This record gives sequence, C-alpha cells and structure tokens, in this order.
Amino acid sequence: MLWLLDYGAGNVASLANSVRSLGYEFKWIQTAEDIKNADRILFPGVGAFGSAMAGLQKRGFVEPLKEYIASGRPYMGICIGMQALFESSVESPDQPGLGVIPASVGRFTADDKKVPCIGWNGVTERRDIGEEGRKAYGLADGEDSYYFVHSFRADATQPGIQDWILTMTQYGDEKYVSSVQKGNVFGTQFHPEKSGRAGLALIKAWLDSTDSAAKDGSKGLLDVSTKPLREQADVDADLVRKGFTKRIVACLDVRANDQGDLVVTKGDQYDVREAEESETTADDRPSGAPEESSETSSSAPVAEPTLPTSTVSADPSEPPPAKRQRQVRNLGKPVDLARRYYDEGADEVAFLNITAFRSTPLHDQPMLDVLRGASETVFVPLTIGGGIRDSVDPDGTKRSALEVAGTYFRCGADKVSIGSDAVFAVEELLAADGKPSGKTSIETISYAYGAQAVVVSFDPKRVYSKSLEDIAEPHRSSAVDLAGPLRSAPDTKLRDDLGPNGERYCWYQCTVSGGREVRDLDVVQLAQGVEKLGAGEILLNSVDKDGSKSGFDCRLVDLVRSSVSIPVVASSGAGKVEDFTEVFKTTGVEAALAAGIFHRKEVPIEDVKKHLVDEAVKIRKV
Ligand code: 1PR
Repeated sequence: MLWLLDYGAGNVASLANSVRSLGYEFKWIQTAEDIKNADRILFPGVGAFGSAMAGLQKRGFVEPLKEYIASGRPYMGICIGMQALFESSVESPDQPGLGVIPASVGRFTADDKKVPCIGWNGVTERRDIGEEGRKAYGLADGEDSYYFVHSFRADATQPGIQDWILTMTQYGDEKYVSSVQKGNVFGTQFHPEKSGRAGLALIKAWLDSTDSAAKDGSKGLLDVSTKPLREQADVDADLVRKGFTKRIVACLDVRANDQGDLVVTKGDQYDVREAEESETTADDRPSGAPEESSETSSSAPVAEPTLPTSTVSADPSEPPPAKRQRQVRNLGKPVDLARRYYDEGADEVAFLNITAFRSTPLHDQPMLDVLRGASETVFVPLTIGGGIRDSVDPDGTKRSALEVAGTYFRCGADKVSIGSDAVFAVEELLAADGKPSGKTSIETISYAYGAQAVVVSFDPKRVYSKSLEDIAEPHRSSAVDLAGPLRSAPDTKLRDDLGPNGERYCWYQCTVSGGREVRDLDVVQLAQGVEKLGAGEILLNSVDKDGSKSGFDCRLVDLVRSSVSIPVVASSGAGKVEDFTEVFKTTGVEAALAAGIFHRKEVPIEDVKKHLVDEAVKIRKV
C-alpha cells in the first residue's frame, strides 16, 4: 500500500489524482502509527518550509518520519517534501528540517531573474546513470521539461549534498539541485504531478520500482551515489541547452449563462455578450467613457453601483433572460476545454470566475466541481481566479479569503488569482504609508501556501493624454509614450499604438469588478504593492486589448515587468503566432496567455509553440 502524507496545507489533490490516473491506490497518513506501519510514503509538500515542518510537528510526525526513513523503506518527497529532508532552510531558519541530507536550503538571488521561479525547465543528470538509470527514474528521452515553482533551492556546491545529487537544473545563472536520491530516499524539487506526461512517467517509475521491490525484494531505484560523476563541462553545457522555458497559458473565463449553466465565455474589452443585438445589460460590460476633455481622454469605465450579493450560478442580480437583448457567448464546457488545452500542449490552464465579484465563492459549487473535474485529467498547473476575498455566505457564515483559497487548493487548484481585492489591499497599503497590515488576502494566503500560490490579476485600462504634462503625478511617472520605444529598453522599437484621437501618451488605470469600476491607482503602484504584500506572480490583462486580436500591449507588459521582481504573465490581445514571439522577445516576459484564438480554434497552441521554436524562443516540447 502506498501512503500519502498531507501536513495540512497545500494542494495535495493533484498528486492524489495523478497517482489514481496511474492505476495505484493509496491511503492518507492520519496518525504517527500510520507512518510506523507504512511500507512506502509519498510526501507531496507544497507551500512554505516553515508551515510544512510546523504541520508535521503538530501532528507528531517528525520523529516517526525520521525513523521511517532510517529503516530503509521507500520515501519520495516532492518540492517541500524534498526540502524537508535537509537540515534547515533560510525560509524559516528557526524551524529544523528532518536532517536526512547534511546540507541546507537557500534562496534564489533575484539579481538576474524573477523569483519565485515559476515554469518549466529541464533536468541534467549529475552522475553517469546511463540509459538504465534514466529508465529507472522515468527520465526517458532526456529532453523532457518539468514544472518548477519555488523561491528556495539547494545549492549544488554544498559538500554534504554531493553524493545525493541525482539531477541539476539551471535558473538564471544559478545551478541547483533539482532531484536527490540515495538508498531508499528520492526527492524532486519540481512537481512531477504537474509536469504532464513526463512527470507522470517519473511518478510511475518510482511506483513501479518500489512495487517490485516490495514484492520480490529487489533493490528498487538505481542508487546514483554509486555511479561515477560526469564531467562538469558536459553537465554545464547540458544545463544551458535545456534551460528555463517560456510558458503558454490557456485562459478560460467562466460564468453562468442565462440558462444557469456554467460556460466558458469570452469578451471583447470584457463585454461577454453576443454582439449582433443592440442593448447590453449594464452589469455585463465595462461602462462607457467618463467625461473626456480634449486633452485627456479615457476609455475607462465609470463606477457603477454595487451589485447585490448572489451566487454565481443563480445570478439573480441580472434581469430575467426574457428581457435580455444579448446572450452570454458560450464557447464550451470548462472541463472539456481545459482537457483539450492540456492535450494540445498548454503549459498552464487558468479559470477566471468572472462574475464572482458578486457571489459568495464557497457556495459556488459548480466552480468547485469544475476544478475537481479538471484536476482529474489535466496534469499541468491550474489557476483559479474570481472571488478570492473575505465573503459572507447567504446564511451569514463568514468566510475568510484564506478559507476560500484553501477550498480551491483542496479541489485541485495550484494557484489562486486575486483581482479586485488586491486593488483594495494596495489602496490600504498606500494609505498606511506602505505598512502591511498582515491581514489582507494576499498576505494570509501567501503566508500559508507560499508566494508562488498567489497570483494577482490586473485589469487595467488606458487613460489617454495628448501630452505628458497633463497627466498628474504619481501616474505621470508611469505613463508611456505610445509612439516611443520600450521604457526599460530604449533600443527596442515598437509600432505606434496611439489613442483613438491620436493621443500619444497614456497611463494605465486599475479597475475592479472586471473593469466595471476604475480606481485612482496605476499599474506600477499596484504591481509594487502586491509584490510587497507577498504575491508571487502577476497576470496582466488589458481591458483595451482584450479580444482585439491586435497583439499584446508590449509597452504595458514592459512597464509592469520592469517594476517588480516577480514573474509576469502577459495577457489580452493575442491574434496570431507572431504576437507571442513579439511579446517574449521585446519584453522578456515569463509567460503569455490567450483565450479567444484558442477557444475558436483560430490558432492552435501547437502552432504557437512551433513558431516560437523557429524563432529560437525556448518552450516546453509536449
Ligand atoms: O475581482 O478577484 O473577483 O476576479 C475577477 C477575475 O475575473 C479577474 O481576474 C478579472 O480579470 C476577470 N474578469 C472579470 N470580468 C471579466 C470579463 O471579461 N468580463 N475577464 C474578466 C478577464 C481577461 C482575460 C482574457 C484575456 C485574453 N478577461 O481573462 O482571458 O484578456 O483574452 P484574449 O486572448 O481573447 O484577448 P475578482
């Protein structure tokens, strides 16, 4: 019997699903006694080292785990499950690890790269394990990429770790330990359960080998510590060749249609209703332009009255369908589409519950079902956004944002994406002279699950101006020249992208409630604020570009990316394969997201990746 160890936080559903998909059964470890009696343990640690070790301690698991490992029975640790093997981590210096590996875990430096490291990378064997070894570990063709998401890593130069290193990986200029093995212990820094077929092959190899070891008394995994070291130069060349890839994200905007079914929809500038008929229900689109002067104009929506609270699926805040002029666009079922994108090679899938701002998320059972369904067959990271905030159920039960996020994680989400609530949190932060309260959704979720699990979704709108002087500070400092080069790379020329009346400048104003309400906050303020509060990634939409198929807003992407040290996902406007190359090459952004062109099958993900390979942009091969 296989035993899975859950220390109480983090997404363990994905691993459970991947083990099930491989035809293996398992039990969850509930007590210290279970550890004593287990004959193989898989520890899918997600989140933060400190909370993981504290969780193990609270349950009385630390000593039994040490004894279990010392007894020689098979152990596989993933991410924090691998880091827990070390003596300590700088992430929580006061919290000792299991001390199985005589070395420590440090933090990535952020000088030359974005931290957390989120994305796909290759692994390179440190020792000469040959074909037999690769097969034993499921590292079949040596070209596979695996999904990494972490800010902390074990430095491969530490003396105590040398005979433990199975593979190494390079991120920026750092070479670190991406998997360890010695005797009965195996650990991966990456997430095989989120690494598509390559990852499933690796988990299967471990399950099969430990299975046969239990049955016939064979050795199980090949012990790498007995194999000769490879030449350092060969290892180094291989590390560079494989390298970190850019990510392609497929995004599914989800909401209930007028019949109450949860569907994938897609907007043009956030208007998700069919275009052919005349009137629009007010709450389904960003409202029209506010007062415009001849010098400063905006396509930004004006504030609308707060909508009544309701569940998403019932959507009673809307008029009955009979009175409606236009239908919500229906582009398919969320789980089916997510599965399609997984098969087609998407590196991540995001679900945005776009009307969750007026709902009580934990009552939104259909959305939880979507996540559960998707995580059963989609083995790449899943992000869920919409309604991640403190809320109150219709029966008066209070739900904290942390509780909402925790529920999503347990249903299979790997990251949560916070929209409106992040804007309010940064407004509060600025009002408190930059002093975090420790109570916002970003802070509480980041503390419990790690920064890498917290994405902030931006919905900015351009506010145009004919001259820079007409834009008031602080927004002037982050305004861009729409006929100029990139702000952070003046040598990078872009095509002009002037405003509707020929305006040459704009600043990017933040909105909440899916573009329905503008706030006096610009994207740089928001980006720097959410980074300070502990967000690990920015999903950067653009209300102006959404559904336009006119290409990503590279000036916006560059502006935000160059103002923070966390990764950014460029979103909105993809219309052709060249748009992806452009945004990656001009801005260096970590990931690019598209929705409409994928849903309508106008541009397959495969074509995007093929084009990127032709243009020498590193991507994950499927
Ligand atoms: O405020 O925390 O409840 O989160 C609400 C979430 O829902 C936010 O992430 C917000 O971006 C999203 N959202 C709200 N209303 C809409 C809408 O479209 N009416 N969708 C909406 C955001 C933008 C992207 C889209 C890209 C790419 N849609 O999701 O996928 O623009 O599209 P394209 O490739 O077709 O151009 P909260």
